[in-house]
Amino acid sequence: MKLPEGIYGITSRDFGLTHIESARVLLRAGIKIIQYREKEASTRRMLEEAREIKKLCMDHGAIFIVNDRMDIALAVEADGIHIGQDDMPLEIVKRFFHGIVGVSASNLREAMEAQKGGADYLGVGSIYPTGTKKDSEIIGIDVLREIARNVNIPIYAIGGINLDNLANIKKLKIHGVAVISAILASKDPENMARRFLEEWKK
Ligand code: TZP
Ligand code: MG
Repeated sequence: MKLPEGIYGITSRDFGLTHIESARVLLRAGIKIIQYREKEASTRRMLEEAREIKKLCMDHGAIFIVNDRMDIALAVEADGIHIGQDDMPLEIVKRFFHGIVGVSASNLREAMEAQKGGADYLGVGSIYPTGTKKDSEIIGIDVLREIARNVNIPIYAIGGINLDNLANIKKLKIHGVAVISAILASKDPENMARRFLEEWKK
């Protein structure tokens, strides 16, 4: 399954929409890869939401990724799972999950290790300060550039990305950017998602 270039959408319930509503908005705008990212709900609830978002993704020909939770990804037969450095290790995930596996990296060592371990793509960040993930280290564009020069799997940059800094990131010729608040906290998220897609194509 080919990973789409450009905008990687992530659902959130921090900005007024539900996960399902955010997925709908992102898909309607034309985003072709969606991650369900929920850290606190019950497993049952996550299962139900993931199932629903997977359906929506299928209807829109988009890839569906589950964040953190291999059990949920397996249960709903998601296209992919995204794991961070404190989640289930890549080696174990790959033993059980046979779809797309994305890994978060915030330095070159983590990026190289993930590539060597068979990750299909990297989420690299946080590039800029963000209120969305409070514990996230800010690595800046230089570390992103260093990683981009040294790995050959697709990279999605993440963290504090907005329409003003998107052009800087595009210059690095990476695969795409993952965006939460700049889209979902805007007044018209669907329109904002469209603007991101357009800016990426320019
Ligand atoms: N991982 C690194 S930064 C981040 C995640 C999940 C949050 C990105 O959210 P935003 O609102 O696009 O800065
Ligand atoms: Mg995680």
